[in-house]
Amino acid sequence: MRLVLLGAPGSGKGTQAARLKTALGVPHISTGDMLRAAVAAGTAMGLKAKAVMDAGQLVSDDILLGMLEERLAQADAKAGFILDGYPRNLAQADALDHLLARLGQPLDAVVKLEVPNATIIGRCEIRFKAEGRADDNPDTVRKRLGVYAEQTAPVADFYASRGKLQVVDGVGELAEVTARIERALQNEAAAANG
Ligand code: B4P
Repeated sequence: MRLVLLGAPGSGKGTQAARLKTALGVPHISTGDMLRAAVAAGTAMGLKAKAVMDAGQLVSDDILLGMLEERLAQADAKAGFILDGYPRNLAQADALDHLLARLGQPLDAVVKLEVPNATIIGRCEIRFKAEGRADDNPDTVRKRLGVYAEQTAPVADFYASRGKLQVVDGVGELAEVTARIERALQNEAAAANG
């Protein structure tokens, strides 16, 4: 299964990917987690990325594509993946298309989690208090929601125009949202088979 999870910051992509990976038997690949690992390791790229992330903006497409290519070349990704946080703009969607075509591994499904902005701001505020992630403070979350509306929302239209997009309500208990995603994936598989 090669799945892209789309959704605004705080819509639950990372949370749901972590729940789905065992059932689907594929790794969870989060570009946000990879960037935070680079920040924690203090690499030159990590230092550059930190300032951009703390400001609620997107890290450069070149850095992200290089990172993703390296990750998809690893053995565990041969069986598939859950991609969380990528693509975040149309240039990244296009780059992913080319990369997967080159690898002969087209996407099976794209699921978008839909959550109202007010709920997202509340969730990120809770995480900000618990974990202190700089980009979760309410002002930065509002900025990130602006970047999402401007740059990432068109990515959903890109996949919808190819008949690939499944939209799922991301509000509710974690298990409830997981079950909705699993149903959407079953619908996608049934449509693909017949
Ligand atoms: P990400 O790490 O992708 O951060 P995120 O959008 O906040 O999602 P995350 O997965 O962490 O949170 P989730 O929604 O699961 O990106 C961080 C930054 O990295 C970006 O702003 C950008 O700068 C950079 N970046 C990443 N990818 C990039 C790319 N491709 N190109 C350029 N830059 C990139 O959960 C949020 C909170 O909600 C959690 O606390 C969770 O517990 C809670 N929650 C989840 N589901 C819930 C539910 N059903 N009910 C209640 N709470 C819930």
